[in-house]
Amino acid sequence: MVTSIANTIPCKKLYKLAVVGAGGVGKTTLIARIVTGQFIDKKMTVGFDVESWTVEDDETGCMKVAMFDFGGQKQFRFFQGSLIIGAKAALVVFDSCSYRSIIQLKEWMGLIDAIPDRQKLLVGTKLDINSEINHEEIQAYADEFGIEYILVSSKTGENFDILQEKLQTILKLIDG
Ligand SMILES: Nc1nc2c(ncn2[C@@H]2O[C@H](COP(=O)(O)OP(=O)(O)O)[C@@H](O)[C@H]2O)c(=O)[nH]1
Ligand SMILES: [Mg+2]
Repeated sequence: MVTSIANTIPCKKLYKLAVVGAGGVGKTTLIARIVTGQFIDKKMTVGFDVESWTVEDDETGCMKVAMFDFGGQKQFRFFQGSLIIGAKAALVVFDSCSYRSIIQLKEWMGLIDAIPDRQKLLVGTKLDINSEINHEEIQAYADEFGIEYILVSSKTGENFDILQEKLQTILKLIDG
C-alpha cells in the first residue's frame, strides 16, 4: 500500500518522474490528486512545474519523488529535451475522451525514449466522463508502445489506488 506522508520526513531515496502528454489532458490535476488526494481545478502550466510526493513503502522505507510536470503546449517544447535528463520514470498522460491526445502520444514517447519501457506507465484521465473511445482501442495503442496502461479519474479518484501501487512498483525498479 502507498501512503502519502508529510514532506518533512527525511528521505534517502530520491526519484525524478516525468509527467508528459498534450496540453489539457489533466497532468497537473493528476499530480495534485496523487499528492493531496483531492480534485483541484488547475490553471494552464506555464513551461513546467515540479511537485514533491513523499511515499512510505513497507520494504524500502521513504521515497521522495520529484514529479516534473511538463507544459503540454507547443511553445514549451524547446527546453523540454534538457528537462527530461535524469528522469528514470514517466507517466505518459492522455485524455480518454480525446483521440487527438492519443494520437499525440507518439511525440511524447520520443521525448522519453531513454527511459526503459517497464519504467513508463500510460495513464488515461477523465474516466468519469462518457467517452466514445472504447477501451479496446486504447489497449491497441498501449500494445503498440509496449507499455502498461491504466484509466483513472482525477475528479472521483477512481483507480488512484491502482495507479499509486503501479507507480510504487516502478520506483522500486530504479536505484533512487
Ligand atoms: N472531469 C474530469 N476533468 C478533469 C480530469 N482531469 C483533469 N480534468 C480537467 O481538465 C482540465 C485540464 O486539466 P490540467 O490538469 O490543467 O491539464 P494539463 O494541461 O495536462 O496539466 C481542467 O479543467 C481539469 O479540471 C478528470 O479526471 N475528470
Ligand atoms: Mg498542466
